[in-house]
Amino acid sequence: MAKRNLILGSVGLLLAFGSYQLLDTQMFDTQMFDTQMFDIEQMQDSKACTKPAGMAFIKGGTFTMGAGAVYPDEMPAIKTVVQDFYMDRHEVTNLQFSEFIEATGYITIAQRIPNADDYPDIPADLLIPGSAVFVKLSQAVGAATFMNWWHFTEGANWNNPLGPDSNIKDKDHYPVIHIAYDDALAYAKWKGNRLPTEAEFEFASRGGIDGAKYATGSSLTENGKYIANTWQGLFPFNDTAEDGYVGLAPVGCYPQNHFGIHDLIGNVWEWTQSIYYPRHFDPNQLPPNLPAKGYDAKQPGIAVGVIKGGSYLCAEDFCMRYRPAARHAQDTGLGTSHIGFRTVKEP
Ligand SMILES: [Ca+2]
Ligand SMILES: [Ca+2]
Repeated sequence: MAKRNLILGSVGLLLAFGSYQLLDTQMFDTQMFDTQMFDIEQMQDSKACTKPAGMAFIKGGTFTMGAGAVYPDEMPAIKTVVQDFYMDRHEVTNLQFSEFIEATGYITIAQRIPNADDYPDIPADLLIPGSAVFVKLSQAVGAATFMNWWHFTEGANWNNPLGPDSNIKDKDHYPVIHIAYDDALAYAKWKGNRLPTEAEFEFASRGGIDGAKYATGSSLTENGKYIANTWQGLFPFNDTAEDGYVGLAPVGCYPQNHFGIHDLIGNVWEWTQSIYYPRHFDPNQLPPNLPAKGYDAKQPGIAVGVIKGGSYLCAEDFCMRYRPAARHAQDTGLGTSHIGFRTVKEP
């Protein structure tokens, strides 16, 4: 238990959510949790989902990055230009990632012993391979235990998403998770591609609807149906799954956007190549001395990148990050059970 506290308490907070509260010594009281890890099984037959192959061409243009801002770091809204690019039609799947692992022998960050230089506050014997796994709470908790739905789980990684006793059997078409920044980068390079910039991701997720709050315009639903896999109900206790899925969904289960791309909003958060700062900057007016590894006040000193799109854990009462403008700081060395990625390439 101490290991979890120290590791998550140090890199912590970062767990890709809306909360800005720090973890405390009361966290990870297991009596507060369900006895089983969060169920990542789908509720619908995945045969109903499409498996769109390849990449979609996105004609570049000018758009307003940050329009529809809800959280301070989404501001100010700035006119932004992106060039033409191709983007994967769906999140990288377990099957695709396993092909990469098989071809290269790559070992993901979650499978390695963390570098002590990256986490100077953590004693060496507590630097263990693993990742953060979401665990649904079974009852209300007080402020002292806020944010304790994340477990640092020894042995959790892309191939063992809930820990050593779990696997991805029959999950070929689910998005790969527990992906740290370097993992995503390594896969993209192997494919001859790269990771999207934050601007490219936001431009793509807007689907050509510039200036809107949501990817479809004014709502997370279209014709009464959810356009993305998020969380309905009171977070983190009760996901009513009005969108059809509790937990992860296979890729392509929600409608493609106007560019022919699925799940840019929701399902898993996705890495961009962009460094995180807690606001947007005009690229022609960058302040001097910006920290090269990014900056997030909740985890100062930790290298942070931008993740986009929100996940199956984003709920209206807690984390309205299922919007194109939404962004979050993420420790580049930590994947979690709701972070994946996709790639882009030049025309
Ligand atoms: Ca859902
Ligand atoms: Ca996504």
